[in-house]
Amino acid sequence: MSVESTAKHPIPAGFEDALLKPADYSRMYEESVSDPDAFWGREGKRLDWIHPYSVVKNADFTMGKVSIKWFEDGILNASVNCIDRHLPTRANQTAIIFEPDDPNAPARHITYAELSDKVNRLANVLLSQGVMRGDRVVIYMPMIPEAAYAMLACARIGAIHSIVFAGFSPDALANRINDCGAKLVITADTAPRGGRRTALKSNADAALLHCSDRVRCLVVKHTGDQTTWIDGRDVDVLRLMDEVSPDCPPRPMNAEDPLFILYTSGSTGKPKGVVHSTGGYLVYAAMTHQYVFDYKDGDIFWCTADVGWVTGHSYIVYGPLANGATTVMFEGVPTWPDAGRFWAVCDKHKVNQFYTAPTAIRSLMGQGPEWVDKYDLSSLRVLGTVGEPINPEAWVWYDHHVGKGRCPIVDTWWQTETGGHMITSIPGAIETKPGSATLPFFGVSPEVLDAQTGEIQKGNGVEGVLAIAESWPGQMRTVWGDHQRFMETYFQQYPGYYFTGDGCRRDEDGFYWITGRVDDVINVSGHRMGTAEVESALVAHEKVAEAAVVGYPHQLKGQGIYAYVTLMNGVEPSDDLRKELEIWVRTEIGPIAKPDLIQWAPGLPKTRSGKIMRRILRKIAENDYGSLGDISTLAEPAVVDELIENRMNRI
Ligand code: 6R9
Repeated sequence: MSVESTAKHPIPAGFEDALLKPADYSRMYEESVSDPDAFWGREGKRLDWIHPYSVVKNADFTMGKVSIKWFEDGILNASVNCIDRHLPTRANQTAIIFEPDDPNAPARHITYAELSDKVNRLANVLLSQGVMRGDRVVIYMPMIPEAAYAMLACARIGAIHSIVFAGFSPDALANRINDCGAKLVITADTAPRGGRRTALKSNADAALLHCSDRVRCLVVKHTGDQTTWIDGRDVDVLRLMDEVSPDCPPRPMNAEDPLFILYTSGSTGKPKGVVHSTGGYLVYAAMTHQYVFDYKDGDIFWCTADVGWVTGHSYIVYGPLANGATTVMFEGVPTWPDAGRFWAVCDKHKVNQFYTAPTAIRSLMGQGPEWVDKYDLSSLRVLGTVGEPINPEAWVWYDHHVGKGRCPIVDTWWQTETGGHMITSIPGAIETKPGSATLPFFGVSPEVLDAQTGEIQKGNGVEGVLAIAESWPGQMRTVWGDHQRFMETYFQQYPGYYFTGDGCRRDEDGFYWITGRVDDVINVSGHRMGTAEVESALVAHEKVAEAAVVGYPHQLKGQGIYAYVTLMNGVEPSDDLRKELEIWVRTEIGPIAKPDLIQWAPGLPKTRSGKIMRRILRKIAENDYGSLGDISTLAEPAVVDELIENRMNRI
């Protein structure tokens, strides 16, 4: 059966009263692309503006003068939209349900009134530490409510937050602190996850050795574990929050003022600081959250991502809270204390919308359906996936065992750069096909381009690379401190388009199938990583002369990391050295970057100009060495035979 011929799954019964029906989708999509000013002019009103906007869209994708602005003369504050405006009607409604790592510890229900109190206090603490409008604040936190307070406190005073995933190493943290010139880091003592603890504060201590002496460190004493303490630099933030006023006037911000920076991996060099705006981003996060999850007042929404990734920004914090929702924050992992944890939490909190990654579904699928069947999942109404293509087997398992065939699955394709969902199903409005992200969201104009010529592939049943022809409000605005890099990365290769870096197929029904990255970015368990980052970590080791890293298909992670390593002259390969390199990469970048397979490579296949032929390395890593294509341009074709002979992946 070819993928194109996959039959559509009809919209399940019970979605007749969904927010959007099929006819609404067609009508609204049509207007959103033919008259974006009218469409988004109306949608922008879902936020409260201090001064309304008069201009809606102002965007130019022309290489050399790329400029993206939405609602540019509007004034608003993101924290007001996520908190204050809900207080008259929702003060006692739960804003955040915090489910701790330890299943026996009590969950916390934080009301909008309490959220307001905490965010105002934390904002006052930031002010007292000298943080001003436009200053950068790095957040390096576990999945605890204080992470959300920190984001919103920054937004309240107009500071720009940059969250660094708590699984990243001190080096990665230091690089990000330095790149954005942060004035302050907010962290916690330790982070419990899956019964183990990560020493966040001591990681921050190690990072700060490489940063300016002026960077302060605000510490949330979460577990009470002992940490080192540097008087004058380290601040007990919870204690200070008790001392300051619970009232901090929100700073009026321009719609185009940055709300946050989030670093993400690209195909080359160091991670890019993706900059998102206040107005356009928030409109887009709120709107996609409402429509794509069919979110209705009173629903309990759970996105299992970490706030360190864009998914956590848009669908744990900003989207849900802008909509006055109840959002679940989960500190733990899907498989601890057992493989039933996700479903236990869904049952316990009567979750209505559940949003997770294919890698989690695959790993739980492997544990058997009995873990799901133990729990009452009748509250679930909509299921979502994000992060990588979902294989049809996992989709069908999710649909059958978790959704019991009653819950539409929204497979949401989007990126850190896009701010919110771009190609996705909508419950009640769009039918689904297992493995397809289906159709574009409002205002999104996807085009399939020929990878070589850049020509538009018109009609259905076409394949190529995915580009977007028009701006949408959630689009990133620039790379922090490097607008040139922004233009070169996204607008140079296919002039006039935003280039996504993904390959894609549009099937006979006009449905989109994302086929994965076409650049040197790999996707490990839904986490983006540049192969260049792992390579530069490896070559930083004294025994490594050269390294080339590629992705290969991995049953659970989607893609695994395959590293070809050439050792320095005279260094003998050994299993101990392999272990040492694995630990080295973990320390340099973080646990998610640890190579799954390391192959010793006396030589790497290179062109005569010295360029590593990754295409060949990818094939060997995929155990598909029969079809290497033309290798005649190689400087030394013989190295290929050696690599094939000693390949590590023989499945
Ligand atoms: C939100 C997020 C973006 C890359 C993207 C693509 C892959 C994300 C997907 C998907 C197929 C989906 N991706 N969602 N591929 N189907 N539903 O994941 O952002 O970390 O920046 O990654 O992830 O390759 O280009 P980010």
